[in-house]
Order: sequence, then structure tokens, then C-alpha cells
Amino acid sequence: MTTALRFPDGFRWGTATAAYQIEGAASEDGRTPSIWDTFSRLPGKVRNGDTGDVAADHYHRMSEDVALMKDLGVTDYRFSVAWPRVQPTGRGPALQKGLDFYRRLADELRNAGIRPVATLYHWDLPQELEDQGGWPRRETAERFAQYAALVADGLGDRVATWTTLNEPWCTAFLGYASGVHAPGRTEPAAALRAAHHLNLAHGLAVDALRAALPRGSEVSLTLNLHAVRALTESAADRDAARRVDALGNRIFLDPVFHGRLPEDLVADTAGLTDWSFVRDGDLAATSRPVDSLGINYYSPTVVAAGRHEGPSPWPGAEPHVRFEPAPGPRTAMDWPVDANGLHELLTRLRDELPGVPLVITENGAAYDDYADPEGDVHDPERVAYLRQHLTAVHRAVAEGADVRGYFLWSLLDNFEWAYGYGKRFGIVHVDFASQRRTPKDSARWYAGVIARNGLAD
Ligand code: IFM
Repeated sequence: MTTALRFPDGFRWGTATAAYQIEGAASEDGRTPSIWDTFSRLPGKVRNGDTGDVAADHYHRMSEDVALMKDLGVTDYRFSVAWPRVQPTGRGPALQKGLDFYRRLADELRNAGIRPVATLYHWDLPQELEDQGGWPRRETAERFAQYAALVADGLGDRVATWTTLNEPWCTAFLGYASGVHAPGRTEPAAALRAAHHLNLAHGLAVDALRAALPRGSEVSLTLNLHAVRALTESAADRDAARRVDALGNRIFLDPVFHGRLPEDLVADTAGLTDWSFVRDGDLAATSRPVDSLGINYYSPTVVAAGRHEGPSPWPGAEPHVRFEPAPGPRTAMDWPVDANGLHELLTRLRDELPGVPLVITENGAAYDDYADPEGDVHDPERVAYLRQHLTAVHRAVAEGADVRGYFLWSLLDNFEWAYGYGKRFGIVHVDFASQRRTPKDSARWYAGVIARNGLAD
């Protein structure tokens, strides 16, 4: 067996999931509704009226799912903790039954030789906190830090690797600006407040985690950074790209890694807010040192000077920016396949954040997979997508990017938010009627990559 592209020794190979997308058991053991339980019941918000009530029933099939990962040979598994399972109202003491589920999961993983990697927030805010104002309200950041401390107390003896937030851009801008995600609000100024309070929540949680976790634990944040490209080299198109870079990337990178707000962002959004919700000391709080940065990447973003009509997740950019379809093949999400965007991001971060280790915490693709009459699921497009993206990661590593690991999104077909169960990202097929799991061809392919720590010819 030859290995054409070998990754560094100790490279971490994982799969990723999120609580609301796979667990189900939405009202079991004291779990209360999150904003996604509420949102998915609003007519027309989620395709086909799908909800996460049952999802992939992982809450009851956790051992089976860990066994699937053991067969793959993954070194790490990234899951998220459901806030409303562990602290149902978003305040007060932890619910032991909720914590126990994640303690059992961590034990099962460790017994299988897999390192548990916990994300504290993957979009399932307790509904009660949204009713009190949600992420645009400052107190939600404080509540999050308290929740982080509870989970760290409960799991810190068996989980050493932690992520505060998953993709705060989506929380702020899909949740509060375009409204295509829960809670479905279309309030651009509130979305900018939410972005700041998410940065604050992250920083306060870093402190809470460091105080509660054993020394040597790793703490990070995951961003869905945008590989932004101007359609042409014209000054107007390049300015559109600058605006989107500020709202998509630097709005998080600058407060978290440099303790500042991007000046151009503040100027661009002056018609919406004066940013006076940023209080003295906040930017010191947002920039607590982290041990690594998680990056989620799927496809690039092409922009030109122009106008966006209708609700948009880019507050203030609407009159100046038009989004252009990128050329090339597309996934079932209609997202362009372009691995160069991942290489661009990794080499940018190598230059801009020297000394910060990088981890790809999500990458993968949805295709219209189905089980054939023999029960097999052939997904050659996904294998091609993964191969291209891993080749791009390898190239960035060879060029000096300090990438420590790769988590494939996703282990299982699952609830793909506003798309419901219609979009399949898993390397394991789930028949949602029977909950039968079938590893796809891509699962076998990924197992080979892990076994040889690299890509074969
Ligand atoms: O399914 C999502 C995940 O929850 C967050 N990152 C992107 C994935 C694909 O859309």
C-alpha cells in the first residue's frame, strides 16, 4: 500500500456531529425546548415540517454509533452538548441526567480508544433564554459562561478537549438577520449585538473552563470562516470582498485574537449601530488565549459590487454587495466544490495567527445518497470531494500551516437545519424510518485514509 500524501505523525482524524441534529429524545430526561424545537414547528421554516424530535435517535443508539466510529479507526469524535438537556432553563444547577448521557458517551468513546471533543454550543439555545432576549441580550453571554462551568465540572474528568461555540456567524446572522435559522428574527442591528455577545460569551467561557478543567485541557473556538473572492479585480468588487471579509471573518477573528473591533466594520455598519453595547473591558474579555482555532469549511464565497434584495445575513452590506455563483461542480446543497478556498484560509491563518494551531473541525458534502437493492450506498462524489479537500489541507501543511487534525462532517446523515432530513452529509447512511445505519463507500475510504495517515495514489 503506497501513501502518496502522508500527514504529520499524531494528526487527529475525526468525525463531527451536533446534538440537535442527531440525538432526538427531545423531551426525555428533563430536556426542555431549545430555539430549534420552537422554530422547526413554525410553518414553512423547515422543509417538509421536519423537526429534531427523533433525528438519528443517537440518544438511544449512542453505543452503536461509537462502535461505528471504532470500526472507522477515528482518533477523535467531536460532539456537542445540548444546553437544554444539561441546564434546561439556561440558569441554575445542572440536571444530572443530562450530564450523565455525556459522561456515558465520553466513557464509551474512551473505552473505544477515541478522544472525546466537546462543543458547548451548536445552536440549541434554551427557549427560555431566547424569550428573555436571546443572544442580542448581554446577559445571555453571562449565562453561557455559567453553563460552561457546569459542563466542565460534570465532564472535565473525562473530556480534555473543548470548543466554546460552533460557527457564531450562523448563530448571529442566520438566526437574527436573515432569519433562516432559529430563532428566525430579521433584525440586522440585533444581529450585530448578537455577534458581540457571542464573542463575549466565548471569552467568558474560556475563563470559566480554565478555572474548572484540569491543567492541560485544550480550549478552542470554531469559526466558519469565509474564503471570500472578488469577482473581478475592480476596486468596487474588491471593496465588496472587504466588507464581506469584515462581517464574515474579522468580526470574530479580531475581537478573539487581537482584542479589537475592525475599524472598517464599525464604519460600514454605522447606519445600524454605534456599537455602544461594547463596554469597557469587553475586548480584553473576548481575547483570552485559546489553544487552537477550529475551522469549518465547505465552499468559497464570490462577491461583486451590487445590491442584495430581501433579508440578508450581511447587515449593512446589502446595498453594496452582490453574491455571485462560483463556477464548477456543486453538491446537493448547491454549494460549489472548490478545495482551493480551504487552502487559502489555512495559509491566511498561518500568516495572520502565527503560533495558533489550526484544526479543521468540519468539512464534508451532502449528496443524494440512497441504498441500492443490495443495501450498499455508493457515494463517489463525496469521496472525490473529501480527497480534493484533504489534498488542499496537505498542501497547506507542506507550506507551513500548523494543522493538527481533520474532522469529517458528518458521521451520520442527520437533521440539516432548515433543509430537514432531505440533505445527507453522513459517511454513514441512516434510514430514518428504521434507524438502520449503513456505512457508505466514503466511510470505508475514510477508514483507509486514517489507517495510512494519508491519501493513497
Ligand atoms: O450541518 C451543518 C453543521 O451543523 C454546521 N456546519 C455546517 C453543516 C452543514 O451545513
